[in-house]
Amino acid sequence: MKYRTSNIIIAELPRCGNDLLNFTFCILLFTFCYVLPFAGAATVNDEFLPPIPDGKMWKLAWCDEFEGTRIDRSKWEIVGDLKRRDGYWVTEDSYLDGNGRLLIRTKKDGDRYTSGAMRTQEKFEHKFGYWVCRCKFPTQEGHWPAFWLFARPGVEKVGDEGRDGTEIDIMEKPWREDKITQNLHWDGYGKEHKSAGSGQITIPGVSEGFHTFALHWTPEQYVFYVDGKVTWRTSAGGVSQVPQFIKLTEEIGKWGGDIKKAELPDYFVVDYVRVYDMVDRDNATVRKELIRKVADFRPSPRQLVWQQLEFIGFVHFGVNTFTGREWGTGTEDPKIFNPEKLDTDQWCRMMKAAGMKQVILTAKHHDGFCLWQTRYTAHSVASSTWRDGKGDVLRDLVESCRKFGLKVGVYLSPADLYQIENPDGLYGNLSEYSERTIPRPVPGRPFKDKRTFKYVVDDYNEYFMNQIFELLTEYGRIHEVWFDGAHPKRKGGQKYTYSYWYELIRTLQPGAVIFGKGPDLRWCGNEAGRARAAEWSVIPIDAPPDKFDWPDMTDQDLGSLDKLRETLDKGGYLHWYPAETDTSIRYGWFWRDEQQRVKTTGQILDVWFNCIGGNSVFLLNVPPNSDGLFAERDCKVLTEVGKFLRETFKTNLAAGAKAKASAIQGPSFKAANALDGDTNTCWMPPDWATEAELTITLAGEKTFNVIMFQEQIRGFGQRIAKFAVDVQKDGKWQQVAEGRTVGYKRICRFPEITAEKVRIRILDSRVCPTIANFGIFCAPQI
Ligand code: FUL
Repeated sequence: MKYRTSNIIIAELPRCGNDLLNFTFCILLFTFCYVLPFAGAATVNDEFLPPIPDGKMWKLAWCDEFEGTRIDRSKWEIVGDLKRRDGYWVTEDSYLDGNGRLLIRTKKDGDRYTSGAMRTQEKFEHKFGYWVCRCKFPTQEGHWPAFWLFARPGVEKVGDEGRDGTEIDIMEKPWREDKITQNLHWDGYGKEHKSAGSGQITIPGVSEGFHTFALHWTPEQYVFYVDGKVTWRTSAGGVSQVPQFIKLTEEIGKWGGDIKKAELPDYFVVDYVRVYDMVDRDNATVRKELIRKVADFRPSPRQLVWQQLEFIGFVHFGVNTFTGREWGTGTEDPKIFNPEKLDTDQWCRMMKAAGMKQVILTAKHHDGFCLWQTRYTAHSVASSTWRDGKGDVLRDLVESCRKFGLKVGVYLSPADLYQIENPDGLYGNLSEYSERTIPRPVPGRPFKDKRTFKYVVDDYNEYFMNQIFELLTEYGRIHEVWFDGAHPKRKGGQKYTYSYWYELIRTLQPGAVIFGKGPDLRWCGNEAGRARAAEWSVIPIDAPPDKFDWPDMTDQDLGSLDKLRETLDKGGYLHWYPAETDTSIRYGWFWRDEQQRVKTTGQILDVWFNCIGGNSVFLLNVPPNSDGLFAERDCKVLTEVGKFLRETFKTNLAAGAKAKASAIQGPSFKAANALDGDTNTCWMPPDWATEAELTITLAGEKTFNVIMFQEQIRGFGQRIAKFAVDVQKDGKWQQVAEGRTVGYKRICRFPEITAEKVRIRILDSRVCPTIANFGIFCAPQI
């Protein structure tokens, strides 16, 4: 991206060529100086900036990108009608091409050779920093393109070893071959003259195309760069401590080859000149940079689809349902699994009634018993008495889900006690890692999906991936794969080839999110269904996402700026990693008996509001009983929950309301966007308006006790860090709620109130807040 600045003029100063044998006279430039404002400087994209010490940063001090059709006279003086070498500098030979480039032309004008030159004397003079020019050389012989710095009038002074001014030739190229020189001249251009040079540096390819030539000038030394590589480093004759100006020139003469042979015109083309200063990174800058970086993170499309599900169901079912255990042993006899009245339609009807959008089944829990007709172990429904070993719980569930419009997820436990405990078990059997084909063919059980994959894995990982293949190719679309981090037992140092699992999942079900021990969804950190007061979706991780091992994250503070900075300072990374919050409707993940306590409707609703209204997805477990049915008490709660939610959200009392904001970031981000029902549009104040207000005037007085609002996370990430909600009562504002993060959704509940005006006060946000959606509701009594 190019960056445009203003101003420049020019003037003249004596200067001598760097040709050490051949001193000639140079020209005086007069300029006046202009240092452009820093605003926007960060948007310049340099191909290269030198390394920088801790606590410092590069800040653009001046540049010309040569946009437009006229040379900016507030930045440059165009040197004109002066004899130079065998030709003349004339003003009309320096011009812009209208495509972002400066052309310095060399031509034959009658008997005269002419060329262009420009300088920033008195317009931009500066000391130290990083000076860079991107340019392309003339193609013919006889040219001498150059990028110089001069001091005014320091180069002429004798006796201070160049500290009072040096002619710094960042680049000179009087040859068609791939050679350049870099030189310093000081103590005048007469008999006292001194100089030092890099000699001729050969840089393959430098005669063709664009290249960058740069000088990092510090108080102690000059470091010269070509295309980001150091070519010469010197403090010869001392280092200039006075401001210098820029000169871009093209000369023509016999030392650059035989000009008679040259076909003219020819051009020295300059893409940009930029000057950067090394400045201290003050705390405010560091903070802003961090905030920018964080606010750049967005949910992936699959994460966004998942987030919008809001309320999803979990079904813990298996041998434990028949033993009353929470964790099985792996030694259960599969025959005990016999849910005679199994009715997945009933599960789905109930889940749908509660308002859920997806169901995740424990296809295999830690005990290793598989609820589907797997080819890879007999420890499954195939060995049970249920439906004479012909049943397939996942198949039934998938069909019911389709009927009821629910999405499907699978829980597949990496921990596997059956594979640990049985003598032929594959878990931790110390097998070799070797190339295996996934899925392993099984006689008489062909796959419809004929794809195969090769992975170097051991027996258990092969087993696990064979099962992933079955689950993700034989049951239609799967939307979530749930990897539990829990392990009742381990054996043989068994490792999991997680990255292969993820790769296989991405290939087979690209829309599926991976939960837990995986890159898409984070476990909220407790089993009580408690989302944090500040549930941030951008989380620091200490390795790149493809190398990270996704441990359980249970700290209260995961995503504050301090936390993020702590990790980044140690070389860490950031990741969009939203929380899924799980709990069970019963005290226990599996159905045990009818003495087992079932949570009340109020308890479940509290979790619902806290979790969905707290930037999380709510995963509620409802364990079927040993008949294969949701028990009556569970069904009653689910029905009541659904009824309450439907009644609460059936009427948005903000319909017909008007919104007004303290500020907007242009017409595309007007306040009314928060009320248009489209979560892709949003209200947004200008950047760095970290405090802002949105006031909603309802279409008349309304009675309500719930307020919901959402950020536009798809386009702008998660930003709000602190807010309060007020309502206007008898002309006076009264606070009814406050909170920290918003993210995908925030829902605030408070005692019923009647009012016409509601105000969201954003008290802190990253960059600036967004509000994509806003609603007001009146929830019934529970
Ligand atoms: C835990 C497991 O150990 C529990 O049995 C249950 O499946 C729960 C959802 O995750 O880590």
